[in-house]
Order: sequence, then C-alpha cells, then structure tokens
Amino acid sequence: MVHPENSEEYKGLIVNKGIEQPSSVNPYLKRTKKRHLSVGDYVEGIIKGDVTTLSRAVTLVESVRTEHQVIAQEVIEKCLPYAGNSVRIGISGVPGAGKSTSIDVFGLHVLQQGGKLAVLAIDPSSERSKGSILGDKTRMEKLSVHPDSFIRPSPSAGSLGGVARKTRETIVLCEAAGFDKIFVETVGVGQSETAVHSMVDFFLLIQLAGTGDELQGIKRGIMEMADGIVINKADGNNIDKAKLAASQFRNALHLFPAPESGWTPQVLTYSGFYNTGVKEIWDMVYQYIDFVKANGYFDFRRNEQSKYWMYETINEHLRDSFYHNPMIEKMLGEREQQVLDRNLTSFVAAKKLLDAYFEALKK
Ligand SMILES: Nc1nc2c(ncn2[C@@H]2O[C@H](COP(=O)(O)OP(=O)(O)OP(=O)(O)O)[C@@H](O)[C@H]2O)c(=O)[nH]1
Ligand SMILES: [Mg+2]
Repeated sequence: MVHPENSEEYKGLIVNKGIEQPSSVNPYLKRTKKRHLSVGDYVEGIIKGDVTTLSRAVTLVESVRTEHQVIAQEVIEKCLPYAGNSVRIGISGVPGAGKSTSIDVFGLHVLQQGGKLAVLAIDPSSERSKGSILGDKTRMEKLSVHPDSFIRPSPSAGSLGGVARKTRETIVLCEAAGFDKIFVETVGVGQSETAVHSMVDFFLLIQLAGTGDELQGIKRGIMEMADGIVINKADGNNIDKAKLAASQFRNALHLFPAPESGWTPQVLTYSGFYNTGVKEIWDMVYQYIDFVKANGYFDFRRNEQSKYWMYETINEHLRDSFYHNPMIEKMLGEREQQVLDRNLTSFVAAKKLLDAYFEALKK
C-alpha cells in the first residue's frame, strides 16, 4: 500500500528528496578561529588602514606575553616611518566632568573637516576602565558608530608607566593606519595627566563650575600643564557660574610662569551636552597648533617626548628585569624584614640586593 504522503490523491504532501546540506549553515562561522598573522601581514594591514588588523595589533601591544611583545615591537618599528603625521590632543577631567559626552561632540566636530580620529585612554585602574567601557558605549554613541573613528579603551593591567607606554605605542600604530587626529583621554585625579602630557601636542583640561572654591581642588601642576582650560556644562542656569569660574581660572593662570611654548593658555566655557561653544574650543586648538608649528615648539616638544619615552622604557625594563629575577624575588622579603627589624639600613639592604642582581646577570 502506498503511504498517503506519496499517493496521487495527496500530491501536495509528497516529501521531496532532501538536498545536500552545507557543512555549516553560516560559512563565516568557520572564520571565528583567527588566521595567524605575520609581522608583515600586520604592517601591511595597518598601512592599508584596515581597522581589524589595527585592533589585533593593539591587542598584541597590550599583551603581557613575551611572544606577543616581540611581534608587537617589530610591528611598531616597521610602522614608525608612517607615523607622526597627526595632531594629538590630551583630554583630562575629573570623573563626571563630561569627558565622554564632550569627546563625542568634539570628535564629530573635528571629523567634519575630514580625516580620521582615534580615541585612546590612559586609565591605570583596571576596575574603573571596565565600568567606563560601558559608560563610553552609551556616552559616545555617535562617535562609536562613525566610520572614520576608532575608539579603544585604556589598556587595563599594569602600572601607570606601563599602561601609558602601551597607549603611546598604540598612537604609532593608529597614525600609521592613517588616523590624523588622536585624542587621549584620562581621568584627572593624579599622575595620569603627566603621562598624557608626555605624548600629546595640546593638553585640554575640562573643568566644572562648582561651589566657588573650584581652584582649590586642582593641583597646581595640572593647571600648569594645560594649554587650554574649558569649563563644561555652561548651560541652563549654570551659564553665569561657568563664566565666573572661567574668570577665576584666567586670574589664577596669570600667577603661573609663562609657558615654554610662548602660548597663553585660554579659558573658555561650553556645553558638551547642548553642543555650544565647541567650535570656539577647536578654533583655539588649531590656533595653538599653528602657533607652535610656526615658532618651532611643536617639534621641540615632540623631540622631548621621544627622549622621555626612551628613558621611561629603559627604566621600566630595568625595573621589570630586577623584580622578576627569581633570586631577587626570593631575597626581597627577607631583606625587607631585616630593614624593619633594624638589622640593616634601607640603603645597605638595597645595595646588597642590587649587588646580588648584577652578580646574577654575569652568570
Ligand atoms: N548639563 C550638562 N550635563 C552634562 C554635560 N556634559 C555631560 N553632562 C552630564 O554629566 C554626566 C557625566 O558625563 P560623562 O560624559 O559621563 O563624564 P566623564 O567625565 O566621561 O565621566 P567618567 O567617565 O566617569 O570619568 C552625565 O550625566 C552627562 O549627561 C553638559 O554639557 N551639560
Ligand atoms: Mg567617561
């Protein structure tokens, strides 16, 4: 007897012979296993401006694994001839000052004139950077989907010096990939400004108008670093307060010695949220760049920064080599205890450790 499915009477029910299935429904799924790239592949991809390759190279730069570092350093070296052709802006401000909101509008503003923008960060506390990645995704909503932008959160692990060096190296890769505008964001709560200052052409400090004593909380050193101070949230009934704060900052700046650049730092008010006063800020930045390019300070500062990073890198490697030496790791605790027990002075203990380290190197 014919099965009803195959009987003439129920033609519509006839089961067709199956067709051969592809081995995977989505052919692209197979690609999830990343192809291994050689140094040459990385460099070629970066120079072509391929953002996926750039991202992977930055991941290598950030990696703590020695084999990744070896490749990363070679890639950086080969990218160096293509780097340097950008304007680098440091953007700092206390948490809540409006950095992310501002970078979104600043970024769109500078991209209106063409070119490509990379937004990097230096944030040595890994805990915070995890939080701010989420925050930045929503606060930089326009920039994060802009085809000419590349946003990379701070490298998370390690000392401030280590984190900053990785960001400095990432700048090289981004520039080689054709990014001609680089923003480096940092939270204005301490040493990280110095690190950012050591790798940018213009240092922009975002401030808020507050209770009238805003100048007290700001470290003198940070203000001295600023090439421009901008008071954010000058909107609604906050406009007058912002203007007042601006004049207080202007007065305070007069008390500082004139900057080496010959430029007088400007103080402006704006609203990142309502996008007012943003053009004036960028007119100021470009005016500064023209000014220091004309008087030679632009190149001078970049040279100083290159020297700084050479010595920083040496210091970091020496420190790492010392503290990761297995013998030193063993001896450190014991010597420390001897110092605490007053059996050794700090200096003698340090000298003994260093001598032991240099002796070990000879073997
Ligand atoms: N009124 C007003 N509010 C603003 C302005 N800019 C930012 N805000 C608000 O201030 C808060 C903090 O802004 P963010 O851009 O996240 O500040 P941030 O400096 O990036 O903060 P962290 O990432 O925590 O360091 C948010 O609620 C913003 O909506 C502004 O121009 N005016
Ligand atoms: Mg933020």
